[in-house]
Amino acid sequence: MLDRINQLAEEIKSLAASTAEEAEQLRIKYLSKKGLVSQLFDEFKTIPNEQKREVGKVLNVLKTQALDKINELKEGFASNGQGESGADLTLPGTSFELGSRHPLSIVKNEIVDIFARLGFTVADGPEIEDDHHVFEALNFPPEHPARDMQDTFFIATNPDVLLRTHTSSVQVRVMEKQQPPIRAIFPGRVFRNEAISARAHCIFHQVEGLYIDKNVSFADLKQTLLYFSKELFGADTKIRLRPSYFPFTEPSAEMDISCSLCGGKGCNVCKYTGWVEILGCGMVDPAVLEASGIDSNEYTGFAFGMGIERITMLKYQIKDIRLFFENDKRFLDQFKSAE
Ligand code: 2U9
Repeated sequence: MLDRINQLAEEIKSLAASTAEEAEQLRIKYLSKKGLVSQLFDEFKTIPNEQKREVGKVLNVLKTQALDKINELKEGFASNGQGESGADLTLPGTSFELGSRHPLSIVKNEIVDIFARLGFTVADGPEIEDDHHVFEALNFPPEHPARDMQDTFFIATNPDVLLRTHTSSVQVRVMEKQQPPIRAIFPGRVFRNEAISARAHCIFHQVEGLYIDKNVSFADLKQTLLYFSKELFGADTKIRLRPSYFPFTEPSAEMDISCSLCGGKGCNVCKYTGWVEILGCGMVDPAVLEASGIDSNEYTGFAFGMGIERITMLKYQIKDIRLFFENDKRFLDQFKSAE
């Protein structure tokens, strides 16, 4: 037996491996439960007692030599950058991609931040609404076309359960609960029964704003919107107001900004007019204040509303509104550094 132990010791001394996997195979061959060294230990139990002292000593030395040799081989690979499985640990790890904010969220957050600097808080409310908060309290006459199934999504057959067509319903809820001063903006998703095209979608997002206090004037509205436009589109931005009509404001206006692309010189974005419409606004109609329990002799207010898709399309020159809702990664990845 001593001969075979010495023979195995010589064999182990000259072991070599070129990968961590090969070193592991050698460990299994010599040191696992059924390995060659373990087999000698089994055989050791059967030899005469008077030989056990001498053979046992040599056998233990063999086992230590085998362990040292295999460890030495494995360590060689670890310091070569190879782990136990043979993987090269010096290679860069597998990177996982971080997502990015949706362009509509980026622009909405920017709008919220600008108005926050003017003291506006943020409020939200339900997307499923009733006729009172979406139309009645906002001065829509009973036969107004917006109340038609052609324009508004009704839930089931109940004409009093519908998807809000604007976030103005949230303003009504705030006014019903709280007396002025009220100074808040209302970002949210709205729904209109419209044919989907490059310019229109049946779901879109708005930010509306409301400021009600004593002596709030049209000049306050104009100055607030000028500050907002300069912050969002750049310090050189000019605004102009054109008369318009909404059931909930009187007087009402639509606001254009000087074209942020050509600076007013004329291009295909502004259709060579130098101006682009970005929002609607006006003084809150006294009837709207009264409908929600606010004394129109004591208080006045201004309001405005804008579509976030429209502003985002203008800011980033996006030509098709449907891109916002398709979640195409090639589109979304372009906004990774936009925040
Ligand atoms: C209350 C009183 C007044 C909100 C307003 C507009 C003008 C407006 C449109 C812009 C593009 C909607 O997204 S859009 O289609 N909005 O033109 N919105 S004034 O006026 C209010 C709201 C609530 C109680």
